Parts: sequence; structure tokens; C-alpha cells
Amino acid sequence: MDRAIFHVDMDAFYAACEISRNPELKGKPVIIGADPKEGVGRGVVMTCSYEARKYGVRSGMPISQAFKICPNGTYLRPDMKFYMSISSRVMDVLRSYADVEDNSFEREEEKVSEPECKFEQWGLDEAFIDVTKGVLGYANPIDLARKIKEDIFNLLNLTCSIGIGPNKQVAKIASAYQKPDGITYIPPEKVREFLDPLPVDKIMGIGPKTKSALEELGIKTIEELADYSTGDLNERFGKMGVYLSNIARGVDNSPVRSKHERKSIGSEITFERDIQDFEIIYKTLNLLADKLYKDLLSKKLQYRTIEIKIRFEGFATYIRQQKLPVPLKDKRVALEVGKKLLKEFEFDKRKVRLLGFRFKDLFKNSFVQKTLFDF
Ligand code: TTP
Ligand code: MG
Repeated sequence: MDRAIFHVDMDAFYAACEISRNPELKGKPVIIGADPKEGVGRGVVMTCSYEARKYGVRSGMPISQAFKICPNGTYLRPDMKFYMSISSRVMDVLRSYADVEDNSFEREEEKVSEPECKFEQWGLDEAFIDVTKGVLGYANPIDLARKIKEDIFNLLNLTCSIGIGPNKQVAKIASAYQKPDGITYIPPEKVREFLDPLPVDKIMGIGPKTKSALEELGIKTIEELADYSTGDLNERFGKMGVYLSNIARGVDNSPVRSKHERKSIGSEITFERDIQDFEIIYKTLNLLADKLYKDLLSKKLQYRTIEIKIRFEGFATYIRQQKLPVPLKDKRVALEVGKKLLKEFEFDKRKVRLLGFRFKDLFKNSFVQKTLFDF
């Protein structure tokens, strides 16, 4: 069965966030980035509203150049905290539409993870969702895309563009196809027609290096890539060559999967004065463990990997970690492992400046129990 993958990308994201909290800026050229200082400022444009793009302003352009071509624009410094808070609200909406994974056991290395929804965030303003089941409730995938756009607009006054395709690569290319405020739907039978004329670097993963290497073989368009012998691509690029060849032919089976949302819980302390006495270091580890453990309990999580970080005077920093056979929520074990990992540094002549402790590979309690008993 063909999948229905959506790639959602917010329009002029940072600029749109600013406009959403200051409607007077609506319809005006708004540029986010370094201070232009009347044209002598250093630094670059991070993004700009589509009105500013009409003047030729672009992401990555020196801010001084932007000021030259668009002197009447509104120039703002980025407010990352604000953009992150808006981003997480956008992602909540998108996540709510994603299909839920049927079988979370299929991934060997993550046997005890929770069933997850098929949502994958990419950066602050874009995400993939697998809505293969979700679209079944709609006459057309475009109707679902409209619904999602409406939800985001009603909640946050922001527009986005959505690409719909049978795989991530196609969806990603499609979302950029009609920007801003667009929906581009590429049904499976139209994939080749859509991809063929595009330059190869539209494919995620083909950067300038691969692009010029392909050019040497006479490959410029995706069609030329699709027609090239897979065997030869394999010889030249290895596995990557086969992967790219498949993508050019419209085949990309990579799943939409959330990277672990909370990858770890950690804490660190920089000592007011550098410490030589390892008794103090161990006591500090104890304090850090208490803190992490509280956090772990309140979030109903278990850890599988323990990591310590130690920094000496002069800034030399070392990280050591150990993965346990099963996830645990036991503070004593964490502390023992932490101490064991620190032993290596006990007789170091340098004084210690910073100590960090971290629980990694986190899993939900309920799921760990169920799974451990099941196996
Ligand atoms: P993009 O999605 O590439 O750009 P955009 O959302 O501003 O515009 P659109 O998608 O409509 O073309 O990037 C998302 C945000 O990432 C963007 O708002 C600002 C930031 N960004 C930078 O800081 N530097 C950059 O070079 C780029 C491209 C983006
Ligand atoms: Mg964007």
C-alpha cells in the first residue's frame, strides 16, 4: 500500500512569528538577522518576509547588502526563545495528525520504546508526518492538508506550505514547490513525471560535492540519475549511490520516525574554585544523581546509559559512558556506574573545574515493565 507522507514547512518562519505578534508589520518587508547599522553592519540575513524577497533579499545574504536593496525594511534581531515556543505549538498540531505506529518492536535497538506517532521534526519550522491512515477519513489528501493549515492558522496566525507524496523525499521537494501558503500533491503515479526534470540537488542529501561528482558523470537532472546504471553508481558512490538511484526512480522507503524527544536528562556543576579532593567530586556526583533521579521519577522514565563529564583546569574535557543491559530507574546503580566511570580520573594531577552527570537512552516506565515481562 502506498504511504501518504506530508512535509510541512512554515513560511518565512522567523519573520512570520514577528508579524504574528506585531500585526502592523503585515504586508511589509521584514528582515530577521544581524543589525544592518544603516548599511555598515556585519552578519547575515536569517530570513525575511515574502515582501522583502520581492526586493531580492534572501537568507544568508550579508545584512549590509540587504539594507542596500531594501532600505525601508523593518530589521529585527532574532528572538529564538519566542520562535521556539511557537515552533513547539506548531509541532503539537502536526503530531496530533500523525498516524500511530502499529508495532514498536520492529526496531531492534529500541525494543522498549513507547509506541510512537509517525512524526519527525526537522529543525524548528518543518516536520514530516505519515498520515497513510489519517487520509483515509478524507475524500482527498489535499482536504487533510487544508485542515492542518487551517488549524495552524487559526491557532497562531501563521501560514505554511505542505508537500504530499508517497515518500519523504517527494514530500519534501513538493512542499517547496508552491511557497508560500501552498499545497502540492504528488500522487504515486505522478512521481516520476514530477521528479524527472528537477536538478539532482533537490534531493535531500545531495550537497554541492555529490552534485559536482554526479555532474562529472554527465548527470544533472533526476531523470538522468534514474537512467544511469545502478551498478556503476554503486561502484562510484557505494551504498549511497544505490540509495540515490532508488530515490530518482521514486523509491524511498525511509520511515517517518520521531527521534527520541527527550534524549537525556543531565546536569552539571562548575566549581567556584577548582577541586583536587576526589571526596568532594564523589559527593557532588551524589548531589547530581539526586537531582537527576527526581527528574527521572517525575517524568516516569528509566535510563539505560549513564554518562559522566569531567573538565579539568585548562579546559581539557572528558566524557565517559556505559550502557546497561536493560533500562533501570535505580539511583544506586546509576551512582555506582558513575563512580566507576570517574575512577579513571581519580589520580589525575590536574584540578577539576566541572562535573556533569547524565542519564541517556530514556524509556517510559510502563512500557519497560510490559516489555521486560513479555520477553
Ligand atoms: P527555512 O524554512 O529555510 O526558511 P523560512 O521558513 O524563513 O522561509 P520559507 O520556508 O518560506 O522559504 O528556514 C526556517 C528558519 O530557519 C528561518 O525562518 C530562519 C532560519 N534560517 C536561518 O537562520 N538561516 C538560514 O540560512 C536559513 C535558510 C534559515
Ligand atoms: Mg520555512
